[in-house]
Amino acid sequence: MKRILQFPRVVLILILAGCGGNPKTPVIKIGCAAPLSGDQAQIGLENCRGVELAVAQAEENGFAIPGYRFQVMSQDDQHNPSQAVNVAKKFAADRDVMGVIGHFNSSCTKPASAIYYAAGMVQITPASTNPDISKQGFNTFFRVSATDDIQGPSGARYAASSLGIKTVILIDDKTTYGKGLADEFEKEAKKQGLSVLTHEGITQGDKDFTPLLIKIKPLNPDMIYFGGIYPEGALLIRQARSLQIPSLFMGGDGIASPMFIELASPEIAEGTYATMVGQDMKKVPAAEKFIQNYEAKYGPVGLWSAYGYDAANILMSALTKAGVKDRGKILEALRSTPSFTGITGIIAFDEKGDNKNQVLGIFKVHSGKLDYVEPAQ
Ligand code: ABU
Repeated sequence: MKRILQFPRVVLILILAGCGGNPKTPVIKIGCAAPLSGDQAQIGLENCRGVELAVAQAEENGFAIPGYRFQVMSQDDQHNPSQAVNVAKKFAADRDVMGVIGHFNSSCTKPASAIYYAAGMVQITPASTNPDISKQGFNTFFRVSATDDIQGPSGARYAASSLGIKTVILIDDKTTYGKGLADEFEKEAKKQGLSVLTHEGITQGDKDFTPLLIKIKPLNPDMIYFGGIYPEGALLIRQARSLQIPSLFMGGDGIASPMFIELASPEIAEGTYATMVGQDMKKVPAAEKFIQNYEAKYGPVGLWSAYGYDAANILMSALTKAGVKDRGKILEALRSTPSFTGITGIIAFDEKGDNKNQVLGIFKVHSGKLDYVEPAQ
């Protein structure tokens, strides 16, 4: 299979699976929606590559609907909510699309979820962690990742108990994810007795945070906690260090990426803490083969790749169970599946579509790598 999804703004990826590779066989399309271009492309690509790998292995994993072949159809939402809605409408209008893995960003997943609900099609997000998304009453929504009402507080408890932090400044990127996560951290931080010196906002895409950092420098916090994604996270820590702000830096799964280290530089990123959904995949025996296959095809596996892979396998297992190309029947099949054993663990959906098995880990940048420290409590 050729390497795919490596071009900016690639929009349509066709993977032949099941039913051999006969291009004349009728298709069932599996959507993948994520930022595939721009500054968050790395995390989007690692998600959709996980989906792509799962679909390429459909036959060997026993997933099929007789008479059809599975295709991946990947769409770039550019981490832009309006574009995400356009993408969702495109998927909904395509009668061959039987479900969507996505989106990555909570700010995209949330508005897109209304479109999938109206179309009666399954949406499984591998990565959007904002807890409000699943509170909208959409029975078409599912998520395999943990949620920020667990992630934020676990970061705050780790900061207080294990790192001995007493004072913190919160900065978020004002997105559904970033603000939601920082707010959850803040609530628990206060319960833990931390002094929250200020809570500030930045704008995604901005490049110069020095005015904000100059303003907060005199507060001399033990820690700066960032709710946001790695492009802004990396700039924040770089600019903080340029201003001789020595505060410990911590964030959530949005900065738990090798791209954070690359953009900040390994020296500057050293010692940064991040919570991340899941565990140390490299130590999970069930993930060994997946990592080998992934790396043979694409290079180093991303922290999110396994979530795209599991989400696609869950969808294909529902397709197989339904046995017909019918969105409603596929949704029914997924809703009636008690649990699914994936490489990220046992995934069992509650009535809101959230994974009951919420696993989070603490990671730390050490010698240019993101090392797993321990399970987050
Ligand atoms: N949870 C990682 C960042 C994606 C999002 O929830 O927006």
